[in-house]
Amino acid sequence: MTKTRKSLRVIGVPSDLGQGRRGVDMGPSAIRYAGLSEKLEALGYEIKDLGNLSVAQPESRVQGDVKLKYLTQVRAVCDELRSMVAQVMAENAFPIVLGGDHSLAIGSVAGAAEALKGEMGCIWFDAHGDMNTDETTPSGNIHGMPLAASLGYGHDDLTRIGSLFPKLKPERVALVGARSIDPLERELIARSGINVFTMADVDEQGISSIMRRAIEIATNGTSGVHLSVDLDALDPMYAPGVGTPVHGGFTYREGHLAMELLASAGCVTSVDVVEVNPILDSENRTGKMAVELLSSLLGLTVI
Ligand code: EXY
Ligand code: MN
Ligand code: MN
Ligand code: MN
Repeated sequence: MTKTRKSLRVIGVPSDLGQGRRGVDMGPSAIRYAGLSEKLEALGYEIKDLGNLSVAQPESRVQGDVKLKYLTQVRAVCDELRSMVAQVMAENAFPIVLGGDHSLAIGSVAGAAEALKGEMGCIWFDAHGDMNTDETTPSGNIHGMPLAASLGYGHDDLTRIGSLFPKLKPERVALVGARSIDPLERELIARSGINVFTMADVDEQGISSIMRRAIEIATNGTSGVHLSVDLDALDPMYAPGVGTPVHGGFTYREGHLAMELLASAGCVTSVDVVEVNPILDSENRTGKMAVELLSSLLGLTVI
C-alpha cells in the first residue's frame, strides 16, 4: 500500500444495529475528531471524506430472543456500503471505512471482493470470531456474524449481498487476536478451514511471526487484502471504548507492529476500523487509537 501513494476515501457508517449498546453509531465522528484526515494528509496522502452512509433507524428497539436483530436495516446499510467500496476501488482509490459496529464488514468485504473479482484475501483483527450464524448466535446480534456471512454461512440476506458468493475463500482468511469464541461458533470455525491465530498463539510465537504468516495466507494467489480492524482486538487498557471488551488483548506496540508489517508488505487494498463507542470512553482514547493504527498501516514508520 505504501509503495503507491493511492488516494484515500473515507466512508463513515454510523451503524449500531448489529449490536445492543448505544453509542457506537458515533464511532465515525469520534475517529474524525481524533484527527484522521489531518494525520493522513501529513503523511502525504490525498484524502477525501465521503461523509456518512444514512442508516435507517427502526421504529422501536427489539428485545429478547431474536435471531437476527434488525436484519432489514443491516442488510440495507451493507448493500449500500458494498457499492460505495466497489466504486472507490474501481477508481483506484483506497477505502477507509469507519464504524459503527462490525456488521458493516458484510458490506465492505462484499464491495472489495467485487472490485478484486473475488481474488481477495482477508485479515480479521478481533477478540471474537465473528463466525456466528442465525443458527449458532447466542445474542442475535449481527456484529457477531460478518466473517461467517462473508464466507457464505448464514442467512441469505447477509451472505448474498451483491454478485459474488461467497465473498471469501477460507484458505485466504486469517483471524488474528481471537480470545472469546462461542461453543457453536467454535465448531463452525473448525470446519470452515479459516486460519485462526489466537492470543495464545500471539503470546507464544510473537506478533511478528504471526503477522508474517497471516500476510502470506492473505496474499497467496490474491490481488489484494481486505483488513478488518475491530478495536476490541486491542487490550481494553488501550481501547476501552468498545461494546464487547475482552481482557488479554494486543498491547499498544503489538497493535502498531501488526500495522507496520502490513505497511511494509504493501498488500492491504481496503480497511475497516470498527466498534469505536465514544460513550464508553470519555477521553476518546479508542478513537485516537484507531487513527494511530491507521497511520501505522499507511506508512507512518516506513522510511
Ligand atoms: N460472539 C458473541 C455474539 O455473537 O454475540 C459476541 C460477538 C461480539 C462481536 C464483536 C464485533 O466483534
Ligand atoms: Mn468484530
Ligand atoms: Mn470483536
Ligand atoms: Mn502479548
